[in-house]
Amino acid sequence: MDIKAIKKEAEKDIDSAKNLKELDDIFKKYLGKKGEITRILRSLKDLSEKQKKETGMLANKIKKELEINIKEKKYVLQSSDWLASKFQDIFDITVPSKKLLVGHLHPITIVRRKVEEIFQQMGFSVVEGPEVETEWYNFDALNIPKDHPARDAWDTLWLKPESQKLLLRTHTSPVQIRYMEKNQPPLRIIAPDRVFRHEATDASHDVQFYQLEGLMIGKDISAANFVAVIQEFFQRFFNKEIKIRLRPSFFPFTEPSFEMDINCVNCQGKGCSVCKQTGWLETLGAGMVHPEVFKACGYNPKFWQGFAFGVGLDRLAMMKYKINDIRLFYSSDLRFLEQF
Ligand code: FA5
Repeated sequence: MDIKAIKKEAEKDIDSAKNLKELDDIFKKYLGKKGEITRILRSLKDLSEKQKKETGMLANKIKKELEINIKEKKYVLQSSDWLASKFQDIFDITVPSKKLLVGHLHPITIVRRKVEEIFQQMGFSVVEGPEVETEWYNFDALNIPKDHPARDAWDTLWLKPESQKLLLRTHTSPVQIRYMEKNQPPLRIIAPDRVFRHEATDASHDVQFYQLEGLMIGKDISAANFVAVIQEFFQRFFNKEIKIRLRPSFFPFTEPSFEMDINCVNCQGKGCSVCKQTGWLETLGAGMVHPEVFKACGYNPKFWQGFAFGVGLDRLAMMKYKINDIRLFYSSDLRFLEQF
């Protein structure tokens, strides 16, 4: 066999060697005392000067290459032998590995991000405030003075010691005050954040939930601007035509105040169990910012006007995904969470 064919065959053998014993045999077959390459090198002396030089150079080159190949293969076999011997009693290294469980976003986070994206496209900035609030920001600056019956509307979790008058914020409206104190109009902000209430829970009420506060202030911002912005928001959020209606309401920090309903996204306003056969879903509270609120933030109410609104993000998520119990969001039940 010619020397190049021997090389090819040797490489094939090295490749298919399954253990160190087989590799050792291959070494002997080609490079051992009676090996095929060794035999060629020994027979050089019988060749002419010219052939001696050519064949000698080629045989030595192939010898070195095969030595390297064998050495590399030895490392590979040694390390897998080592792994197998070390762990064979503990586990079977040939079993395919388990798939890692990968987490995903919570439905409230998905909704929150979507809402932020829509409002940002309409020129609103996203701002935040603290979850532990003072009485001033949660109530007084919002025109809800101490001992005013309106405070009862927000079942408050007060923090100890009571003398400090710290509380878990009951709504995101204090974020408006904090922002207006530090910034001058015109402005457009939203504050999507967590709030807390000392309430009995049921299918649509929880003790912690998320609200989205919106605020737009300028020289001549009117309720008509509110209707335009909020209708556009709902249409983009639900990806369908949405009708809205306003009903008179009361919030100490807005005047006039209104509740806003949207036509039921489940039955398109025809009447179903979701909307209690009314065709409408109560969605948010809103109104024109009260002059007393402007004064508390250092704005002149003669120059500035605008609207504010507050909507439950959990309730938006419930409408979007047709979820019938708000408590599912906080139950950590994977059967529920894995659907998103
Ligand atoms: C407020 O909290 C006002 N700050 C909203 C507002 C802002 C009005 C700016 C005017 C101007 P209300 O208490 O109605 O309002 O709550 C607003 C929304 O939060 C409700 O429409 C509802 O979607 C949601 N919400 C209220 N209580 C709960 C609760 N316990 N669990 C889940 N969502 C709730």
